[in-house]
Amino acid sequence: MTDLAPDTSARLARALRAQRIETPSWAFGNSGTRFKVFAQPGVPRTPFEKIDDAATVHEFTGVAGRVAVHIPWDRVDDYPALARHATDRGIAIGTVNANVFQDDDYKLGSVANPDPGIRRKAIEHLLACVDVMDATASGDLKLWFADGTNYPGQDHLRDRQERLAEALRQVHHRLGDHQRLLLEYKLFEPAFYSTDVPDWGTAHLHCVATGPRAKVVIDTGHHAPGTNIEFIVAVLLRAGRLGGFDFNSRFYADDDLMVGAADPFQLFRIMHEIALGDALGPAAGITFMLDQCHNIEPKIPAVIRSVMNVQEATAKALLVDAAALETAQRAGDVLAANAVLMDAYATDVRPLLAELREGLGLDPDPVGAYHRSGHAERIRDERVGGTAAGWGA
Ligand code: PSV
Ligand code: MN
Repeated sequence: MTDLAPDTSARLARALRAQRIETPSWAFGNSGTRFKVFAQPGVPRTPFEKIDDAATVHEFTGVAGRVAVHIPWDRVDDYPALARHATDRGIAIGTVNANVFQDDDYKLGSVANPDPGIRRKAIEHLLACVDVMDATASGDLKLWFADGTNYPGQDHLRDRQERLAEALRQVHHRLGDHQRLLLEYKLFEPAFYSTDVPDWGTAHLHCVATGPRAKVVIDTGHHAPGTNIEFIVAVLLRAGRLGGFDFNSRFYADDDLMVGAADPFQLFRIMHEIALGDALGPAAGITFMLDQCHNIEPKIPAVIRSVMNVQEATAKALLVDAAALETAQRAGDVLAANAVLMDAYATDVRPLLAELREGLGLDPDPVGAYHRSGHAERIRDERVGGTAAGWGA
């Protein structure tokens, strides 16, 4: 039992039960670094099997009812059939992630490429992704561009911005009323001198110029070390332009490790801004997605653990005593204000989450339950032959 006041408990339970965390299809495939991909047994061979794995995560957590797909990694002949497969397994297709970074044509960029023919090809792909959204009832198109340059003078920086703006305009124009475009920024990599969408400010400028359904997505691994990400959350929320997150952890660059593993306090601070902005529920339109690669750890339990990490950070954020915080802030009481946050962060919310899961008919220990279920052994025995899915395939 938890020793929270009953009304606090009830408020948290309501919010945490309603929370939705989206998993990425590519987290279930083999992945690695440019040095080595370590293959794991039981990895999905098809987009359908990736959806099965996402459904398994949902089965053990109860809050991961959407899976993001990446096109062409999840290309199938029949997208409505893929969506039906998801529904049959108790989940739905979430964000459609476009991929204009893996063709040889894109060496000098995609939508910002100096060659108009290559720009057209990239825009056609983005429009085809909206067709996939239509066919799968997906509401979000996520755009991350690897575009940029490696050397000073390589291309005209302002012209590249114009080309990018034109592509975004065309894609936004194609969206239905219920569909959104989420623009993801990243500081560097693969471009090393200039990146066309390197930061939230550039992404925000483009979204404002593009239209009302264009929003910024924050990938937590896409900043310079030491960046105050929760400040970005606050600013974008205030501007009504925060569309979602790609959650993961980093120690050095875009490490794509499990969210909440490297810096759980940062995740708490981000979720605190979300809670303060009343932006946790579906009405706020924030997509809470994972964007991770599990190179050395088993994938399904790693995704389950990641979902739990987001839940724990959220529960702690919801525990912040907003009234006490406001009083301390208005009084200029620096120490008291900070103590309000630290008290919430120091609370062990695991018993509360265990109770919540039991109330939903779930095992209170999702990772343990997964290991006990024999599922890992089953997929290892069943998924023999074929080509294991991998990041980039
Ligand atoms: C780019 O680094 C990124 O974060 C984008 O979201 C891609 O779509 C994703 O990684 C692929 O893992
Ligand atoms: Mn990402």
